[in-house]
Amino acid sequence: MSTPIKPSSTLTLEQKKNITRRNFLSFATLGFGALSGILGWNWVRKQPEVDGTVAPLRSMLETNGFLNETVLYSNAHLAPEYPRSAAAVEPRTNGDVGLDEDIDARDWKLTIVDTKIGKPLELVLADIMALPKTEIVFDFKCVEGWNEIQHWGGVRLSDVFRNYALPTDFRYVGMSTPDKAYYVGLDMASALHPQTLLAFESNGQDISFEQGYPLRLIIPVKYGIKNIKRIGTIILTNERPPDYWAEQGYDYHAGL
Ligand SMILES: Nc1nc2c(c(=O)[nH]1)N[C@H]1C(S)=C(S)[C@@H](COP(=O)(O)O)O[C@H]1N2
Ligand SMILES: [Mo]
Repeated sequence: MSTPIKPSSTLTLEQKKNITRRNFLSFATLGFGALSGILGWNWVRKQPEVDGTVAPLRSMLETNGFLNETVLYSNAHLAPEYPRSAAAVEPRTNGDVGLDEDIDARDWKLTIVDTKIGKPLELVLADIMALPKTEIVFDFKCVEGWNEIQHWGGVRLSDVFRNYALPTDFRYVGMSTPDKAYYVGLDMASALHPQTLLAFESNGQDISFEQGYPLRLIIPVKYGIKNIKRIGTIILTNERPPDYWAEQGYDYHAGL
């Protein structure tokens, strides 16, 4: 029992305004894209390429990145939450990169690297479980086109930062599996978002190997691809961390 449950129908006015603002920004971006398509697709097509995308489109993508880091993912935007009764009893699992072998929590640790001081912080599962537990029921969305209301429990990543006095003035937070096979990059505002959890429970039980035992990320302001399972290392950095699915062409921010 911790987070108050708030059905989507009883969102506060502030939350509704935030959602409206986010939709407006999405449509504004779409509208701009459509307009530039109508007016100048031929011109756009003939421009030089940057990182595999013609320069004007690349700069539009960069502008979206800028919006993502500054406006859209400020802590003010909350994903809608649902009553526990709405959560899937057997949550769907997807993606097993970096989860090759089963793992014993006693052989696992979380390494947190502050790239300014170099000396990593090492935490065991009990250290994380000692922080205040937070639960969330939200609509988990995969870019492949499915979504499901799920109930997760863990600790706020922002509480880990606060408790261990980790610096929040880095631009990015990178996370990878212990074998480094799966990795994600997050902007700091999303990492510190109040709904972003290091999760060790699903429906009140330990998470399964398929769900990323012993510790995975739950980040409701992002698509499933950013919700890395079985976190081994967290790095605080000003350089954009590598990202498994961004390397396959997906939007780096994968924001909702
Ligand atoms: N380590 C790891 N984390 C991962 C993935 C993966 O393949 N490996 N897949 C991602 C994708 S695409 C999704 S949709 C979610 C799925 O989480 P679930 O298995 O709990 O549904 O995990 C994400 N995290
Ligand atoms: Mo996904």
